[in-house]
Amino acid sequence: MLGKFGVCTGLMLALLGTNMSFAQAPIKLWNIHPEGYPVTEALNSFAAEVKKATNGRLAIDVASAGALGDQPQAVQMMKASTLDMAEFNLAALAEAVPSMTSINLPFLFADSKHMFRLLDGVMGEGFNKRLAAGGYVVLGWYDGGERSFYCVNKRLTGPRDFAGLRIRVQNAEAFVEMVKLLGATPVSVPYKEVLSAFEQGKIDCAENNLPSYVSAGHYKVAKHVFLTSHVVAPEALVVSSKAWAGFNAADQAILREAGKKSALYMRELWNKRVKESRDIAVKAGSTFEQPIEFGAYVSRMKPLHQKYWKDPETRNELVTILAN
Ligand code: GTR
Repeated sequence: MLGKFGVCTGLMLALLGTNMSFAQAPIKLWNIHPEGYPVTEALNSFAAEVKKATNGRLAIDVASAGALGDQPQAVQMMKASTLDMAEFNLAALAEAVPSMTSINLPFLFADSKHMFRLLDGVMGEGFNKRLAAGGYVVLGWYDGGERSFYCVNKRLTGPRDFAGLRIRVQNAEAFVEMVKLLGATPVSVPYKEVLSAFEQGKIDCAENNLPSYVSAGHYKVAKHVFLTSHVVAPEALVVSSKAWAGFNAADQAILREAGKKSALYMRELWNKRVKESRDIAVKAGSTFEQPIEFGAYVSRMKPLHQKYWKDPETRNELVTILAN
């Protein structure tokens, strides 16, 4: 005779027999950007793709706009296994694998095309392996764009103009050192607090790509843009190595495929968004200056670059980047 529990168990066995599976608790995916931003759109498409491929068994909950906290908090959550997936910039990845800093150095990649040519090839595979050992499995390389400086009351036109300025940076070595080498003072401020730091007069300048400059509202206060494109760097959709080990091979393949697709989608959206952002900023009165030549900036970065030349593994990567 089957009791209530027996009926349930019987039903479960019957469902397993018909190859139906059960939905699991949603997987949280951290993201700092708001709805509509290329990163967010691509992550939403990733979640939809995974849901479809697993008949709804794997649900991914994209927590956008930094709803779960800022990036350093998300890194801690990943370590504590209270978060499984995130779209991180290199500051987080370089913390796990310090040699990753090499691809965050200023004046290295000419543009995103140059960067993805290498990241989608052998060099990317090498990074993927090191990151997996450091705690992150990369599902897709996203575009972090070309970063330039912008200021409130200062029109930058040359390397000497940086002296004495307080410039907001991400809390990452390459950025802190770069700003010091330009003769300015780095001020580390979380992304979501940069606009109020400008408004409160705590910083004179910041640096970012044009989509973030507009999306985060910085263009409303910091109108003088200096198009240095000093850092061209990727971001990555990652899952913690610990969570990864919990997926079977079939699900891992689904996640990898969806991750790759989402990255290609993101890159496509990105290029459009860069143009739209510039148009918005121009309409709002932002001015854009272009450096005349880059030699003076690159030579100021020498001590930072030299530090990374010393490590043979990093040196090989830097040579590959510069030669390709
Ligand atoms: C954005 C980037 C974020 C973060 C932010 C910042 O462009 O997508 O991951 O790096 O800049 O400056 O903090």
